[in-house]
Amino acid sequence: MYEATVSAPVNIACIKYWGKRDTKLILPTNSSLSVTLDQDHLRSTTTSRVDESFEKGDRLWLNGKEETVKEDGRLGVCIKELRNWRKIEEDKNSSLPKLSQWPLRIASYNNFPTAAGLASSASGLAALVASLAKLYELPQSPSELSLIARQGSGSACRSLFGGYVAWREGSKEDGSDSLAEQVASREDWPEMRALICVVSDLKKGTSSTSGMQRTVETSTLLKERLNIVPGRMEEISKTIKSKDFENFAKITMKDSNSFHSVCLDTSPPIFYLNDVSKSIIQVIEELNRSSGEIIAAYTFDAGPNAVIYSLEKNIGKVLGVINKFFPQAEESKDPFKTKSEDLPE
Ligand code: 2P0
Repeated sequence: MYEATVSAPVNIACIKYWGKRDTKLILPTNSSLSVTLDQDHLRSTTTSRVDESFEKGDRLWLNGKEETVKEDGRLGVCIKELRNWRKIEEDKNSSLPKLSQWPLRIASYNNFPTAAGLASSASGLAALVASLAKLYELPQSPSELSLIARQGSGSACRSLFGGYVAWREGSKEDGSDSLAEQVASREDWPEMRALICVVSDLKKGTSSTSGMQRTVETSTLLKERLNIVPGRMEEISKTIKSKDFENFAKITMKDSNSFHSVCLDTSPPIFYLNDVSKSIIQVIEELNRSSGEIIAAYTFDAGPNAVIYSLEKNIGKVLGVINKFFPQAEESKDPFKTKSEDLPE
């Protein structure tokens, strides 16, 4: 039996991906940029095995529960593409064992609750692709692998890299240039911190996949957003390279607000922010105003939970105001156990 285990972290976008121009290949309507979180407690770990003696058919377990692998589904497509790449290597070198012909057994675990509203599909699909690439000893680069991870879940392509990562929308119809690449490493700006505020661990009402398609079909504001994002991608990359937190923060907050505006402009409208999320926005805006400089940036994905970016030197101050305005019950200080009813209305 051959086996490989890889873990991949969650990423949180500063410039949001929201909309597909091709739903099958998962080609986005705009480029996006994220920060990969490197904490040990926000990861998916996947083990892949092949053996000649396994019964026919690939099988997969997510957090211990078996999921069906549909051949033409997202997972099936990722497996098929990676298996094809392995087959190419086997054809080139006849001494390689024929792993591409053997059935797969894949087990994936998140070390954080899937229901916590954190991007589990990004880390999950990235870990799956990376573990198969390791099992098959593929020579492809992480950017080439991102072409496959993208077809599992768009945001997954960014979790194949650490640090600051751009997913280029690309212009080719076959998606061969819609890939992720690192803009800067974690070490290039090591003072950056991300504070995750779990406002609610309930499952979100509208899935990203269906929500973004509804936005593409019905929002006129999305067209405006698509004109603005290319400039923002350029600008935010510059702020990362020059470690300009003030402008990094301004762009991050603006883009989060722009994304939630197009959600509201969708018919029927999509509401991801709740009253606690909106209070967090106000508290951070006020913290920045009273500090006389921008020391924190909020961003929200397809749910009410906030991620606050700040530099190490200011994170204590940010935590201070968050704890003051959103006190947590002593027993729920572990954010992964926080229930929404522990927080003030
Ligand atoms: C992002 N989100 O850039 C944005 C911000 C949510 C809000 O990527 O349909 O789960 O699997 O490609 O990747 C969520 O979208 O959607 C997402 P699919 P995905 O992080």
